[in-house]
Amino acid sequence: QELIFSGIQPTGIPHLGNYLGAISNWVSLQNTDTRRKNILYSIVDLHALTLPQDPNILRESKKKMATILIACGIDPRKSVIFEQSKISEHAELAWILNCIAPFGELGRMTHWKSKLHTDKNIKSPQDIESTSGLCLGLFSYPVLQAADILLYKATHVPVGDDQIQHLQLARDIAEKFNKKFNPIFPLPNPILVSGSRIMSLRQPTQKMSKSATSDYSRINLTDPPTTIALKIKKCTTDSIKGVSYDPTERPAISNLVSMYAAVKGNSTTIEDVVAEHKDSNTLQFKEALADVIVAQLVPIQKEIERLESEVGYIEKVLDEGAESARIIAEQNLKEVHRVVGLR
Ligand code: AQP
Repeated sequence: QELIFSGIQPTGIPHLGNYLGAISNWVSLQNTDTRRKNILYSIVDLHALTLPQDPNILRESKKKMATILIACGIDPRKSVIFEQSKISEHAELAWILNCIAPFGELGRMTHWKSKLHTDKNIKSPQDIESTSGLCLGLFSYPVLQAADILLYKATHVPVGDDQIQHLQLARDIAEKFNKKFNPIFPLPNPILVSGSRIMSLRQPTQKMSKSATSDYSRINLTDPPTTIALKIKKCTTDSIKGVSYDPTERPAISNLVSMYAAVKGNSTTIEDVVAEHKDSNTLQFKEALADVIVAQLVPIQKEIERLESEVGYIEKVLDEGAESARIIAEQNLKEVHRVVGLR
C-alpha cells in the first residue's frame, strides 16, 4: 500500500508559494484515487527550531498552519494532519539515523552551503564555530527529514525540485540501514510537484519565503484583498514595456506571469498568459494578477474564519491526527529498536 508523507514548517503564515508549490498539490493527491493510500501531512515544528523562534509565536503559528491547511482543502477525514513534536519517535529515529548518516554528504547539502554563503561572518570553516549562530540542528535537519519519512515507511513524498537532494539522502540512509541491519524501509519515491518556484516580490532571484524579513516580499494566504492588490502593485518589475516571459532577462515580470498561470490553473500555460496580456502594460497586468489571486484566496479566507469560530475544532483534529500517526510510528520504531539491538 502507498503511504504519502509531507511536511510544512510552522515558521509563519503560509504564502502563495507554499500554496502553489505544495499545499494545492497535497489537496489533489488526497482527492485522487483514495482507496489505495494513507496520507500524512505533518506540521514540522521540530524543523522550525533550527532557526530562532519566539515560543509564543511558534505555538500560535502551529494552530494557524493547521487551520489554513484545512481551509485550503486538506480533509482530516482523508489525510492525517498532525504536529511532529507530538510524536517523539521522530526525534528518536533521527538520532539512530544520525549514527549512520554520512557526514560529508550532509556538508554538501545545498541548504547548508547556501546558509554558509549568506552568512557574511563566515569566511573560513573555522568561522562557523566562532562567529556564526548556526546550530548543529540546521546542519543535520535533512536527517530529521529522513526520519520523518522513514518512520512511517513512506513510499511517496511530494517534493519541490529544491527538496530532491534531501529525498535522495533519505533514500541513501534507508539503503544503508537496510544493508547494515534488516531491509525494513521501502525507498521513498518523489512525487515531483510541477510548475515553477514562486519568487519573492521584492527580489525575484530569491524564492518567496515565510521568514523573509519584508512582508512585501510575499502574498500571505491571509492577506486581505486590498493588501494583495497593494503588494502586487508595489512589487519589483523592470523598465521594459509590456508582458513577456524571460526568466533570465526579466525575472520579476516572468515570476508574475508564472504566478498568474499557476493561480488560474486548469492547464493555463505561460504562453496563454502572455498571449492574453499582450496588449497590457505592466500596471494593467498587475491589476489582473491581483484579481485572480484575490478570487482564489477569498474563499480560503472565509473558510479560515469559519474554522476559527468553531471552538476546539482544530485542537481536536490535531489530537486525533497525532493518535493515528502514533500508531504507525510506535510500531515502526519498535521494529527499528529490534533490528539495531536496542531491544
Ligand atoms: N517560493 C516557493 N515556491 C514554491 N514552493 C515553495 N515552497 C516553499 N516556498 C516555495 C514549498 O512549500 C513546502 C513547505 O515548505 P516549508 O515550510 O517546509 O519550508 P521552506 O521550503 O523553507 O518554505 P519557506 O516558506 O521558505 O519557509 P521558511 O521561510 O521558514 O524557510 C515545501 O514543499 C516547499 O518546497
